[in-house]
Amino acid sequence: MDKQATKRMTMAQAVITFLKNQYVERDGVELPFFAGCFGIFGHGNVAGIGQALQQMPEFRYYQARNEQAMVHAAVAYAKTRNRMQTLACTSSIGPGATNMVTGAATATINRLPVLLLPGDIFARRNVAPVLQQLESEHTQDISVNDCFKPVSRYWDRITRPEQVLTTLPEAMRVLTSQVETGAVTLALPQDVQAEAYAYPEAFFQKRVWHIARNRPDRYAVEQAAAWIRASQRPLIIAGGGVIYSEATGDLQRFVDQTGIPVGETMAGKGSLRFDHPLSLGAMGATGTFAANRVAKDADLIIGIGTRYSDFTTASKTAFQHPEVRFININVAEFDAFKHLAMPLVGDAKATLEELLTLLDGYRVDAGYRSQVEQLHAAWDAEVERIYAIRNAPLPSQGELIGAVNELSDPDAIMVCAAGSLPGDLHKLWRARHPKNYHMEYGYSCMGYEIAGGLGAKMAAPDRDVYVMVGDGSYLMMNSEIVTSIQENYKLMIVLLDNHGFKSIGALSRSLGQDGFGTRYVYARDGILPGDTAGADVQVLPIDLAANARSLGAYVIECETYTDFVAALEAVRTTERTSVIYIQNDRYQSVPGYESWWDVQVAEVSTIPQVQTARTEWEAMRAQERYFLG
Ligand SMILES: Cc1ncc(C[n+]2csc(CCOP(=O)(O)OP(=O)(O)O)c2C)c(N)n1
Ligand SMILES: [Mg+2]
Repeated sequence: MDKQATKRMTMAQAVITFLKNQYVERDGVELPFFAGCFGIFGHGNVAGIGQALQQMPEFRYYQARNEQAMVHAAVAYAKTRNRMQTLACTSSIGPGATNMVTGAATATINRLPVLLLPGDIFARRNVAPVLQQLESEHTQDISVNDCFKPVSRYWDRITRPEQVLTTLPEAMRVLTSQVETGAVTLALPQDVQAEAYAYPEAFFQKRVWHIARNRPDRYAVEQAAAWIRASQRPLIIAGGGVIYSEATGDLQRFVDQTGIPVGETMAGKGSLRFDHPLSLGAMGATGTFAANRVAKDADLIIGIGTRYSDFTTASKTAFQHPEVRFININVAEFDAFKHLAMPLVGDAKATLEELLTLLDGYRVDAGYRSQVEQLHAAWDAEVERIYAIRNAPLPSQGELIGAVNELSDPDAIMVCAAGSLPGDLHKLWRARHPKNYHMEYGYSCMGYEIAGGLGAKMAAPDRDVYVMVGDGSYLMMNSEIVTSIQENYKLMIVLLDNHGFKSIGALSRSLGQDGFGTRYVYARDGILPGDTAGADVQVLPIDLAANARSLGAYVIECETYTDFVAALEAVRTTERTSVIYIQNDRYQSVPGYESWWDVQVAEVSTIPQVQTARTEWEAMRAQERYFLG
C-alpha cells in the first residue's frame, strides 16, 4: 500500500472505516473488536455517523430503543466475550447523549469496554444555540457531553476531522487495555461528523491489538509463594478477573494441587464449578456461611482479579484473623496494592501458572481441608433446603431460583443486576460454567437486566439466555424486548412481581424505617403506607404481563410453583422472546449468612425502631478493620 495515498471521506466515515478494521488477539485467537454499532438517530448523528453506517452495511447497525439500554447491551456483550469484543454506540446530541451517561458508568465501574459516540453541538458555533444545546454564559467550550468525563476512561471531543487520526488509536489502546478498560467517549460535533478530509489510507489498514498476559515481578511471586507455604488457613477470593482472563482452568489446577478453598465475588461467580469440593460459593455480604466462616479465620487471603467491593469484604468485617494478610493477583496495580497486599501485578492466568510451579509439594493441612469439605457439603444441603421450600399462597424467590437453575440448560446464561435477586442468586445459583452467572453488580443498575440479556444473547447466540428481573427493574427499562424481537434474539425473561422493592423494603425495615416508599400501592391521606399496613392497602391496577405482551413478547402467566415449572418447560421451544410472569412473596426471604453490609443508620431519630437499629449498627461498625499488613 502507498503509505502516502489519501482518501477523502467524512469524519464519520473515517470513524466507521477505522473501527471496522480493528482486531484483537490473545493466545493466538484473533477476533474483530467491534461487532457493530448500536444507535438511535437524531439531528446530532443522522447525517454523520448515520450516513456512514448506511453506506457501510458490513459494519452492522442495530437500532435500539433507549440509549441507556443500548450501552447496557454493549456492556453485556463485552462481559460475555470476556472483554475481547464489544460494540460502539451512537447517539444524537442532548438527551440522546446524556441517556448514555448511566451506561458509561456501568461500563467503567465494571471495567468493561464500550465505545460511545455521542453527537455534539456545532463546532463552528455560528448557529448556536442549536436544538437541545446547553448554553453557558462563561464559555462556549462546554456541552452536556462534558458529563461523560468522570464516567469515562478516555474522553475526547473531535473539533477537526483530522483529530481522529490521533484519537482513535488512543481509544483502542484504552478499550483493549485489561487495566484501563471501560467507557471511551468521543463527542462528535454534528457539523464535523459530516466534514470531509483527505485521510491517509494507511490509517485504515487492518490492525491487530495484542492482548498481553503480563507477568508479575519475580521477587513478588517468590515472596507470595513463601507466604502461602507459611500460612495455616489460606483462602482464595476469585473475582471477575479470573473469568475475563480465561483462567478458570488454571484456578482449578491451582486448587486441586494446593487444596486452597475458593470463595467467589459477584463478578467472579462461576470461576470454580459449584460442585467442586473446595468451592465455598459466594463470598461476603451476600455470601454463604461456608465462605464467610472460612474468611473470618483465614490468615491469608489470595485475591485474584477482585477489587474488594464492600459486598466482598462485608464492609471490612469479613476477615477477623488478627494477623490476616493479603496476596493480590491483579492486572491493575491499583487493585493489587489494596489492603497493603503482596502485589502480584499481572494477568491471572500467567500469574497462577508461575505461582503454582513454586508451590510444588505444598498442600494445605488435612484438618483444614476436611473442615472446608464439610462446609461445602453443609452449604449444598442448605441450597437444597431452600430450593425445596414450597411457600403458599405466593411462592418464595428461593424456590423460583431453584426451578430456573434446575430447568435451564446447563450451558445457559442467567442475567441479572439489581433488587433482591442478586443477593439470593449469589448464594443460591449453582454455576456450572464461567458464563452461567452474568451479574452486573459493579453498578447494580436497575434496568440492565433485559438490555443486558440482549447483549449476552448477541454475544452467545447458541446459548439460552435467561433474564431474571424484578417488577421495579422491569418498569424502569423493558424497551429492549422490542429490539430482541426485531433482531430475532430470543430471551427467556423471568419477571418476579412483588409489587415494589423487596430488597430496599427489607433494608428499610432493618433500619427501622418500615419499608417506607418501597411498595407499589396508593397513598392514603397523602402518605405512602409502609409494611405495618400489611394487606390493608389499595394495590395499583398494573398488568405487567399485558405490558410485556404489548411489546411483542410471548407471555406465560403463572400463579403457582407448578405453573412456573410448566412455563419453564414451555419457553424452551417458543420462537421469540418470552416472558414468564409470576408474583412472589415480599417477605419470604433467603437469610443472610454470618455477614454484614454497612449502611449508616440515623444517629438521632424520633422513631424508636431507628434508635434500636442504630445500636445494632454501632456494634457491627466496631468490627470494621483496617488491613495494615
Ligand atoms: C437505577 C437504579 N435506581 C435505584 C437503585 C436502588 N435500588 C436497588 S434495588 C431497588 C429495587 C428493585 O426493585 P425490583 O426490581 O422490583 O426488585 P426487588 O427488590 O423487588 O427484588 C432499588 C430502587 C438501583 N440499584 N438502580
Ligand atoms: Mg420487586
